Amino acid sequence: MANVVVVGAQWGDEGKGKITDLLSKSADVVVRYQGGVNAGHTIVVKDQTLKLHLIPSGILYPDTQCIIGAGTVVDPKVLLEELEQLEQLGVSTENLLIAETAHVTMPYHRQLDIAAEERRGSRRIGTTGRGIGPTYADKSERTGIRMLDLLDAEQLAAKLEWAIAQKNLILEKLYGLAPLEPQPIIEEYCAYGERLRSHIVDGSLVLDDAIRRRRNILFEGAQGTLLDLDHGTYPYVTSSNPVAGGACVGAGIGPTMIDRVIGVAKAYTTRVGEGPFPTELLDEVGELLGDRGAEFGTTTGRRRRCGWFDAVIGRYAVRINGLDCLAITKLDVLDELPEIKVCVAYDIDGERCEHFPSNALKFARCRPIYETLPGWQQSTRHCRSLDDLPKAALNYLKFLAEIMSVPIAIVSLGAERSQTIIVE
Ligand code: 2SA
Ligand code: MG
Repeated sequence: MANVVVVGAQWGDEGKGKITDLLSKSADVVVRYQGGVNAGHTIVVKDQTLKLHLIPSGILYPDTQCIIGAGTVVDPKVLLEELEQLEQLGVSTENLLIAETAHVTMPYHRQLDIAAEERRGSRRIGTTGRGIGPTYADKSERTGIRMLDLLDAEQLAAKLEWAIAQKNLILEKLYGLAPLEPQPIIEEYCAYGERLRSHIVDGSLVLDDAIRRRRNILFEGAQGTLLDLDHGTYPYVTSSNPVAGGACVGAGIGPTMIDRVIGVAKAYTTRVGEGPFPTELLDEVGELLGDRGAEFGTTTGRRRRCGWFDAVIGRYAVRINGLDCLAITKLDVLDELPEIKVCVAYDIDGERCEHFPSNALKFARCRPIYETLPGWQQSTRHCRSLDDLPKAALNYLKFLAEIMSVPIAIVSLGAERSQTIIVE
């Protein structure tokens, strides 16, 4: 196992949850390194369905340490709800640690996120409305509140009084919204600090100790490569760095400590929120993918846009993340299709382009150039090895691996743990 980063190779929702769950079994430590409560995965504990946004699913293993790293943004209210849900189910949460330097999403961040989206009108990003962008903006502007601030009532009061006064100017003058009363917020967030105190630590130091003791560490990316603030489809991105490089910054370790990077991609493509999507299908095939794939967001319940697999994006994910291998998920969703298309290049203003254009204006003009492969039109859900797969399904996987120059190490054919092929 060693130290592994799992990243989304598309626009998020690639099924990273299932892959990290598989890998968590052999991990001693699981680390979230970016994002906040805009992420979401569904887990089943004792026949109960749980939706977690911040806490890694590794928490279900009693000996696995879970760390919410410095690069994340923490909404303490949501975090406490998750902790309570787990405790009610008898899951110990002692192993959950939160980096003291992680930034805190405050109520005004959510308000500003929603107000800014409304104001953008047709130029809206389609955010999750969870305050992510405004929290990271305050971090960059150096006016953010960090987890450690919640532990010092005096410090928190001073910082929040100033911050709320600034935000009130924006809320009132720019958006015509009611100003916030600082005192109740100060009290509420101080109380959160007290309840979380035993979990708040120096995240980098804990990881360094784990590395020295040769523990296996799993770095769990949220969202996906194309949603990366620096390398994604800006401005239709999130405000953090989901790419593998983000793991070093967001966890507080050096790049030499990472042994392997696994990308996760669906056998087709989905995207939630606005922004260009060259292989999007607005026809009955797109609908079929959405229905068979149950493509609804875990956090907001929004229907995901669906389209064919985009190998140009796949190659880009291989490059930006330095992927060692890919996990392909939801192959079974394609089971009924008579033929399957793969985007192998783009047509940009009449010119063939093999590479993802970093220029967003160009990306918006990309037309997919497809190769069509035969479908298999039989169920793959029972397959447990490559040999079990219909020939056309195997050929589809081989085609993807070849065109992106990356080995496929895992194939997933359903939500169950058993519905997985580990390629030897
Ligand atoms: P934000 O809220 O500022 O991060 O939104 C900016 C863009 O990033 C997209 N985004 C996501 N896309 C897919 N999945 C995400 N997580 C949730 C999930 C989404 C949900 O796991 O299902 O439940 O709706 C996620 N988080 C952010 C977002 O759509 C914007 O395009
Ligand atoms: Mg998700």
